[in-house]
Amino acid sequence: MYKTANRLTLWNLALGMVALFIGGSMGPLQKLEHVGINLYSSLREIGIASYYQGLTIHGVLNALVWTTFFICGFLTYATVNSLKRELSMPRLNIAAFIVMVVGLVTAAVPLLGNLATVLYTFYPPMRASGFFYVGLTLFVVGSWMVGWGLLFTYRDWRRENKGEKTPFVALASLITMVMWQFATLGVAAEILFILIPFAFGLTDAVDPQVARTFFWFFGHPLVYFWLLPAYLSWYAMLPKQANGKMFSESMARLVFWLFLILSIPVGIHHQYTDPGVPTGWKAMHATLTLLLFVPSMITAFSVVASLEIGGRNNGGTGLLGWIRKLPWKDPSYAAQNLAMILFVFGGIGGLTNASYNLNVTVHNTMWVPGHFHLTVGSAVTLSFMGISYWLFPALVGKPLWSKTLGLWQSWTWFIGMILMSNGLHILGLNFGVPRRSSLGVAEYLQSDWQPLMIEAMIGGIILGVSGLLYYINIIGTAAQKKKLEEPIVMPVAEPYHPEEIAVQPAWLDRWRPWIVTMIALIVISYGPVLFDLISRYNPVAGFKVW
Ligand code: HAS
Ligand code: CU
Repeated sequence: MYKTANRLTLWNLALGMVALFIGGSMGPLQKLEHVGINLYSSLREIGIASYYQGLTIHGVLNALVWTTFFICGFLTYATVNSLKRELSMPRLNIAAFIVMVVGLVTAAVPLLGNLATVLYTFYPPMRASGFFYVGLTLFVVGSWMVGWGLLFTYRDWRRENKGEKTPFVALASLITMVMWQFATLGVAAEILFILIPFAFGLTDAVDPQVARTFFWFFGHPLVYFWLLPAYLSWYAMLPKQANGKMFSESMARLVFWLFLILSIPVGIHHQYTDPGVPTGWKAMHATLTLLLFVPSMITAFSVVASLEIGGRNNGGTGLLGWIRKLPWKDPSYAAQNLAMILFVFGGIGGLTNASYNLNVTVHNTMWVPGHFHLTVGSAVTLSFMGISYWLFPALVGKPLWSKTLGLWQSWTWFIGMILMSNGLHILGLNFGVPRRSSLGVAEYLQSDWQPLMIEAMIGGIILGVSGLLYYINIIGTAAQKKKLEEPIVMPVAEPYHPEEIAVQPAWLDRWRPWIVTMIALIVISYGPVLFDLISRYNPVAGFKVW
């Protein structure tokens, strides 16, 4: 069934996994460097010149490449299986994949050649090789094309199914892709108008403030582009895996629409300490960020309710007895539930970051990597691993090689992440330890940082081991001779109250009001501030710091 979509999904997953393998393997090295064990010097022979090059590879490959490939694959699979319709324009989706690969290779060459050691946020006036930016552009354009392919498929489904409600899984996938199309306009503007002319010598100076503002226009919704596919799985798939139902289908739809309108106009919460952005705009973005907290709180309550239905169906009783009856022995389930638990703490940290006055204490400290390893490193990556425990077998037609190994992997990730993020959070909050610094040789290093650095390092090593277990299982799955007895179908939970579908308000399945609101919010929250910054364009010379 759906041969092209399946193949594309498999290829996207495979490339994402390769990226995560290379990017992820830098992680433990960073943690070791912080306790004074510098393995980078021995890595010179394989071309890793410094801590900073390693950190750039880590950020770009994990945060940008692994996530984007996985999401493009997963959402293609989800849309096609939810609409029960093969891709309308298979060639467009195949071309999209090729463009992404060409972009990846174009960016990877300078990255590995130490010509683009600018970290994953590539803030100017640091100047990377122009090919790094060209590669990233192609990569993003490829991901746009994936979205177009899905939207054309939806258009054709709509024509054939007039008056029918869009199935939730397809709707959630498409909203995520549409949000991405708008979000990436920020980074497209930054790269095309500012960074590429600058990198190729057409201009010799650049305004870092304007560039950063365009970057975070994209950078914040980027984190929801990562999160929403995990939410899609938690809402619709995980309850099915737990023998539950969707507690409220309408609420799930509303949450995705809220993310569409609120993901972009909050980016300045990454720039509270930037001197060039007027305070009023920071306050406005802070307020909208707190509003954006609402759909995640709705998610916490309604997903847990959906799982509770499953736990009770499995015979669980009492206030909390149902938790033990959840399918903890299924690695796909366990990984995602553990990811959710870590996300509770990631979310609390996010709320702290978003509070304008508290942000000053934690900004640019180790607290921030502590926060984002619980979010993108756990809520997202551990969920994606969990999804891959059913999706990868479904695609290769072979059962998961070892459930036990999958469970070990999920729990070691959970424990490693608790240790690492606990250490990082305290280091940042209590001691103001800077993030993104090669600390092994720092003269200001203090002895009372050490116990927490060691805790974080142990966490990092456990995570490295967990990563290896993951790859052993994936390779074992692909390499074995055993075949699936029955094909795996995409798990989709039924609504708990089927009658709610009939009375669902029409605006929960209409694009126009939401798109109009989204554009209006973007114009209000970014129009004046960008106009102001651009009219005061203040370029400074670029440099190479590595
Ligand atoms: Fe963040 C910085 C604010 C969520 C990623 N964030 C970052 C950076 C990254 C990142 C990568 O306001 C660093 C960027 C850089 O390099 O500089 N973040 C937030 C807020 C949220 C948030 C308000 N972040 C995320 C997610 C990410 C992510 C999601 C990736 C996927 N973040 C910030 C701010 C900064 C920031 C500032 C700038 C800091 C600075 O100064 O540089 C919210 O969306 C969080 C809402 C989440 C919740 C949790 C809901 C919980 C759920 C699970 C329920 C499960 C249960 C368990 C109860 C409210 C849904 C059930 C158990 C059973 C047994 C059944
Ligand atoms: Cu953000």
